[in-house]
Amino acid sequence: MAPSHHSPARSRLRMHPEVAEALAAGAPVVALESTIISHGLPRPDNLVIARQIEQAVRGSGAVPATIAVVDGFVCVGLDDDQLAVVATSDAVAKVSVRDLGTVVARGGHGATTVAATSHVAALAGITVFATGGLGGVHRGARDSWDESADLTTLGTVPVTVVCAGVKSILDVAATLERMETLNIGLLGYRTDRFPGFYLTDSGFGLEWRVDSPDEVAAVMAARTALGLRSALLVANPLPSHDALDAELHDWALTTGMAASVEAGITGKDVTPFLLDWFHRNTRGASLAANIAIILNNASLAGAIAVAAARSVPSVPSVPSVPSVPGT
Ligand code: PSU
Ligand code: MN
Repeated sequence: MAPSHHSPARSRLRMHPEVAEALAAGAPVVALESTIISHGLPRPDNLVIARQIEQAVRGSGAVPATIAVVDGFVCVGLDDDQLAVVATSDAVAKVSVRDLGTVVARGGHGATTVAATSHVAALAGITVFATGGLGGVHRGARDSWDESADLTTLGTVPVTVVCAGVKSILDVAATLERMETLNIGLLGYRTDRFPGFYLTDSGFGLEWRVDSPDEVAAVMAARTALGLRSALLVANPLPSHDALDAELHDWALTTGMAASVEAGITGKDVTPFLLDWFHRNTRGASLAANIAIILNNASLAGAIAVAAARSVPSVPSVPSVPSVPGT
């Protein structure tokens, strides 16, 4: 139970023994976020789904590490009681990177977003992470300035994130441009099209395609060897037979955005509001798609972690990257 690290920053981390052992042995581990459990999926299904996500990672031969703040400790790997707190307690805040310190200092509970989960995963030494869809630039961002901290964080955290693209409620074109600016690596998994979360294809193409977990592991090893500190996204599309009907999707989005304006929803509440709108207004279709997305991504992330753990880096790693003169 005792954390294997003793630096002050890490004393707020509680590593689950199974996760700590796997990391110490160089065995494959996959980080999982918790906001999708607390704020992205309806109760009571969310607790059942949270367990299924962990099972999907195990099914691929890796150890799941769901990340959340419980009683002021940043837990890396949750036991079933902790998972139940995240899924059912009303005292669980949606925690992005900027909220982490406050929730920890107050001894509270928090469910970590993609941004916060990535930060903690990297701190714990976990290199592969699975989620559903990333946050990004919201439609109307030119006026609202609403851009998820997922993007800026992934620009500086060296983690490989398996996702079904970005949430389809976003301005996908603007989000792709921001990813390029932020040096976020982007690979299509068995596709040349950027996935659209609930939809198989967002309507945008991709520059780089990979077809196996080994190929992803090779890119990861090369990035590490080159001292790159930004995230690598592996965009894994939902098979078209699991995708939401495009017309139903567009109808739910149009009505949901109007309802969010009507209700005065802003800031961090926008994404949970829209996801909930979809779940309540598509007769379960968006929920089924969301579950398929996260389970697919968890199992692919497990396979990538397995490939990364057994791959001997083919590129010799440099001990440190020389800094640019004058900085
Ligand atoms: N993907 C899902 N469901 C979710 C989310 C992602 O399938 O609930 C969450 C993630 O935690 C992501 C967050 O980081 O939504 C983005 O919120 P915002 O747009 O407020 O940054
Ligand atoms: Mn936002």
